[in-house]
Amino acid sequence: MKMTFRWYGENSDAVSLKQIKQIPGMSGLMGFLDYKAAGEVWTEEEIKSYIDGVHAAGLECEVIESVNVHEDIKMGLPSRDEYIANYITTIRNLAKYGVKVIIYNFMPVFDWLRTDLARVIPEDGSNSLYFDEKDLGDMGPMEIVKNTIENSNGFSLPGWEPERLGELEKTLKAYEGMTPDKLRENYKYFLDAIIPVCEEVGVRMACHPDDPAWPIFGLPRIAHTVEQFDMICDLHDSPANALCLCTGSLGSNPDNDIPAAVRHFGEKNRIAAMHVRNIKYLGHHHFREASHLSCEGDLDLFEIMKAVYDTCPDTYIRPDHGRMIWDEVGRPGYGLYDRALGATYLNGLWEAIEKMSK
Ligand code: DNO
Repeated sequence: MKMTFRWYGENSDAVSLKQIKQIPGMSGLMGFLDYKAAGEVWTEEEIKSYIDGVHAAGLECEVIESVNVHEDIKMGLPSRDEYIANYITTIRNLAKYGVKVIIYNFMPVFDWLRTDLARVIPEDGSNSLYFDEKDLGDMGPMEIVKNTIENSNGFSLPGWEPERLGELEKTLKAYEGMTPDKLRENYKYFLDAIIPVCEEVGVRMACHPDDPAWPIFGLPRIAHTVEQFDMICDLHDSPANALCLCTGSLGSNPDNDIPAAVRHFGEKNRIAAMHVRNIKYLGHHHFREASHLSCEGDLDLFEIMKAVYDTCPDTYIRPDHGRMIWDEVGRPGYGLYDRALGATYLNGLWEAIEKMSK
C-alpha cells in the first residue's frame, strides 16, 4: 500500500508540498493539473514541470487524478474520436513521466455533488460536505452549480470547473433520451480504444464511482453498485480496466457493503487505487462526511483496510475528503489537517493489521 495525498499544484492549493511531505508515512501524490479542460491534451512540458516539482519535494507522483472525459465521448457524438485521440496522447505523455494509474470517472455532466459544502457538525463545531436530496428538490441543476461555485472559498473544485459548466443547459439537453445501456455502449467504445494503449505503456485506468451513489437530475449513471462495476470490468477485460474504489462515494448508499466490495474487486485484481473516508448516514439519500475514524461514522474502516490488506495490498490509497477543523480555510473537502489525521489513522490501522497478520 502506498499512502498518497491529493494536490492541485503550486498556484492552486493552500497546502504546500512541504506540508504534505511532513505528514508521517506519505509516499507521494495523487496529482492533478487543475487548469486542463476535459478533452485537452496534457502536454509533456506541463506534466514534466508538475512532476519535477513533486520529486524535488521528495514525493512520488505515480497516480494522476481527474483526467476528465469529454462529454462528447460519453454522449457518443461523432467528435468523440478526436477527444479519444487526445486522451490517448495524454496517457502516453503521463506514462513517460512515471505515472502508473489514472483516476477518472464516467459520470454525465456532474462529478460529485453536495447540497452544502460546509455543514456545521453540532457536536464539535467543525464542518464537512453534506447532502440531502430534499434540498436538491428545490434547487435544480443551475442553482446547485451556482451554489457550489460560490461556496468553495474562492478555489475551483475538481469536476466543477466554471468553463465546463458554462454550457450546462445545452449539455443537459443533449443527454435527454440517453439510457444507461447507451451510456455503457459509449463507455465500451472509449475503453476499447484506450485500454490497449494502457497495456502497452503500463498504465491502469481507475474508474471513480458515481458520487452520491444513485442517479441525479434524471441523468443516467452506471457506476454505483458492485453489479454495475462488474459490468464495467466486463466491457473490456483487462487488469488495466480497473477501479478507484472510493469508500465514501460508493458508501453513500448503505446498501453497498464496502469491505465486501473491496474483497470482490481486489480478488479480481481490479482495484488500482482507493479513496478512503467515512460517512454518517442521516436518512434516505441524506448524509454528511465524517472524520475517518470508524467510531465517528457508519463505515468500518478497519474492515475496509483489512480487505485491502488481504486482496490488493499494493494499491495506492489516499485519505479522501476531510472536515474543516481548527479554523482552517481551504478548498472544501481538501484542507490539510483532517486529511493528515486521516492518513495517520489509516497508516496506524495498516501497521496493526500487518503485525497481527504475521
Ligand atoms: C472528489 C473526487 C472526484 C474524483 C473524480 C475522478 O472529491 O474524488 O472529483 O477525483 O471523480 O475523476
